[in-house]
Amino acid sequence: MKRGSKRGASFVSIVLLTITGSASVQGDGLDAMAGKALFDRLWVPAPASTDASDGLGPLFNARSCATCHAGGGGARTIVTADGRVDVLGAILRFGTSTGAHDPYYGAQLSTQAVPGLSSEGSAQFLPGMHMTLDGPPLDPGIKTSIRLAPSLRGRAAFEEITDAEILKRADPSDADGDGISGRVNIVAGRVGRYGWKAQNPTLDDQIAHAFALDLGLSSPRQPHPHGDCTAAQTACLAAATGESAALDSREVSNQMIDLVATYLASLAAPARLDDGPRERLFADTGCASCHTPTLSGKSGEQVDAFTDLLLHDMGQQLDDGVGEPGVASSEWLTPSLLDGRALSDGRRYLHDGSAATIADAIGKHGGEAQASRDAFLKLAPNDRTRLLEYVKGL
Ligand code: HEC
Ligand code: HEC
Ligand SMILES: [Ca+2]
Ligand SMILES: [Ca+2]
Repeated sequence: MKRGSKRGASFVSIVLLTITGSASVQGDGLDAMAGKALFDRLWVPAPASTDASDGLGPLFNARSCATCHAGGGGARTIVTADGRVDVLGAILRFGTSTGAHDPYYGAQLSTQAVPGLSSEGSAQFLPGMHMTLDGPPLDPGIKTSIRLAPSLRGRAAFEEITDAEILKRADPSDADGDGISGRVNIVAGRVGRYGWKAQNPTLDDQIAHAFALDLGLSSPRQPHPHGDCTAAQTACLAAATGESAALDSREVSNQMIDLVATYLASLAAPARLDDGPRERLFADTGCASCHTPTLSGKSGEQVDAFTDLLLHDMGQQLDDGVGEPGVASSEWLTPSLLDGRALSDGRRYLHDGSAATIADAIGKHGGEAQASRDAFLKLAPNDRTRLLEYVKGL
């Protein structure tokens, strides 16, 4: 199925819906609904009577996308069954500084497994990270990286931002001497723009990765029906898969990925309040140098971003020792600040959720963001409050 035109059309129908408030659901509106159903679907292990919803695992982290991205949002705190407060929507990645994975556990701690197979262990994130492994210890040199699920609102529109628009802000050797460099992660010839390490250039890549790694479902882009099972996990590799000829010979077809992308495109960023003075304060404090409010899209339109889609060295405090090929362990893609408002309840901040408030998150900015953090700490108390309210309102 051809996609480019389709995504465009779906934007149109959503815009119409917003403007008229009464557009009947049809065409791409239906696709977005079908995509939402796939996003919310509770997948089941193979074999099952319904080919189109089996293939979960054998190892996995959740049975649906919505478990970690409820309502299209991101990770949040919940009260667990045993009465603790913990983060739902966080995962543990395993890797070296150059991005090699653990030879036994693979890329990620898979906390669930299909019946008959044991999971790789469990993790809790609050009050601090505590991991229990059901298997051998991690390979020497393998570190753990906590990753929180970001909100997905307004994120599909980042695909409309051109590579040139992102590249023109990159300043890898800090030629202008402002202390901020900013690099792109080039993945298969394209500028990476999704994931904390900018590891996925397109929404389709990111969705296919999520299906494979988090749910254990293969697709033409990620033809791994056993998900994150490694060669050392023989029982996992021997488990049944749910691939079927009707689904491009995989567990999830290209069309299904496409429908999920159409759903994500329907999750618009919240409307922005027009607040010139606070936006200027945000810029004067240096925040807008990385959390750039808007970026230009393919047809010159302004896309709400609050990110420059660049990687920045954020200093030692945010360096967890796990890199990706071409991305250092201290480098993170500037996260978009859109959606603070919708998620202020139970929200945690930073890639590892180590900040409970926006002020805590700013306090941990080091490296390239050190000067901006210092400027924030020097603000008069009422300006500091205004700045925090502005960020919270995005
Ligand atoms: C177990 C929790 C979990 C599940 C289930 C999950 N995600 Fe995620 N999602 C994450 C985490 C964690 C990240 C950040 C990963 C990283 O950057 O390394 C993420 C990142 C993303 C992003 C990139 C957002 C951005 O702005 O960079 C998209 C898009 C996404 N997920 C979509 C999906 C879809 C679609 C599904 C279902 C197929 C899904 N996710 C299932 C936890 C989850
Ligand atoms: C040099 C670039 C840079 C500057 C300047 C900067 N940030 Fe950030 N910001 C980042 C990066 C990169 C992260 C992600 C770091 C991580 O999670 O380890 C981040 C994370 C955040 C977060 C947490 C977002 C989330 O989803 O968890 C908030 C809130 C934030 N910044 C606000 C600000 C504010 C307010 C300012 C100005 C005082 C500022 N930042 C200045 C790059 C920057
Ligand atoms: Ca599978
Ligand atoms: Ca694993």
